[in-house]
Amino acid sequence: MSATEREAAELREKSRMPDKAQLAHYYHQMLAIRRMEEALAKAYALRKFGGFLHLYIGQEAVAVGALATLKPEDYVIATYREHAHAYAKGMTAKSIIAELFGKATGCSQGLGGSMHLFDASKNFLGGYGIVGGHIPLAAGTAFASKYRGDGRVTLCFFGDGSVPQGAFHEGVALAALWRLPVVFICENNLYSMGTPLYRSLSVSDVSQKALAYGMARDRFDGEDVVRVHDRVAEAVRRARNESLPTLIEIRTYRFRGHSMSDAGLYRTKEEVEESKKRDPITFGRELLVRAKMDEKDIVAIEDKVTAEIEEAVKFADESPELAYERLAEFTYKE
Ligand SMILES: Cc1ncc(C[n+]2csc(CCOP(=O)(O)OP(=O)(O)O)c2C)c(N)n1
Ligand SMILES: [Mg+2]
Repeated sequence: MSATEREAAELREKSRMPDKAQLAHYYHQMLAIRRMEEALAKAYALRKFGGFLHLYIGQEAVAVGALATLKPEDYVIATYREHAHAYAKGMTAKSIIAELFGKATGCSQGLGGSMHLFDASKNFLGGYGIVGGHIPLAAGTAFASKYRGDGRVTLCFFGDGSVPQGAFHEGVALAALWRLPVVFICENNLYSMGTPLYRSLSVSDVSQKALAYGMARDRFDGEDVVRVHDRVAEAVRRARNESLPTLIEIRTYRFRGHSMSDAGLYRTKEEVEESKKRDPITFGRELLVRAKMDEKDIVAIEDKVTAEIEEAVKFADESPELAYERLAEFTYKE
């Protein structure tokens, strides 16, 4: 690259840089999600709740950057690894943690748990445990938006393990055929449980799947929240203005196991340590330093996040469980 080219690239980089307030917002969200999940892991170890718990630690820039492109009325639908998407869609740490603790103050009154976060008022439509099963649902909400002409966009998140599933192809095929306002985001963290990508897919470039359906596609690394925002914004614009779907593959990495019971025998410690060099949160902090935010202001964000999560855990701890007599209300009708 010549000096002039480098200068031009730097200028471009600068012009796309969001202002300090936006960067601070990203950092707050990513850090709150990280601290919330660390608190959940601790509570799980203390047996405050059971069942499945899939942590998103390492992938935070994807949910935060992607959801920052949306309007409140837009829909988001995700997998069982969805605490981050729920938080970034405006659900509080209190309602998420209380839900996992099985408390009546949780978003689903404690009846759903970790894999079934849901809040219709925020247009966060779950939380699904069946791999790939929610992808046709995303085509469905996007169809509803087009039919009603309400201008809403649906963002659908799933893992690399969804891509060989029939439901993925059914959802994507219909979205392309009917030109639906939906963005499919494959969070490719290279593993589905203990199975590496090369053992489940014949191609390593997941975005190529879009070609068969004549759909727009994109593919990039997901550790930079600003990059995620800008690239997803392009697809959201295409969905909103042209009613066209996009398949995006965002390469990322989970630092923890698939769920809480994962011995991690399918990857080396070195690989995991190497991936931590691209920690989205370290990078998000670095962006604030580069934007010349004072160290004390960055620490103030960090203190605020710590207080927010501590308060949420206390709230969940002290909340009551749903009254036993009310359990049947959600199963039977008088
Ligand atoms: C239809 C179906 N098959 C198998 C499972 C068991 N299962 C749960 S998570 C998972 C791996 C999915 O991996 P991926 O889609 O890459 O998402 P990630 O966990 O990496 O976020 C599997 C096979 C399931 N929940 N649903
Ligand atoms: Mg995966």
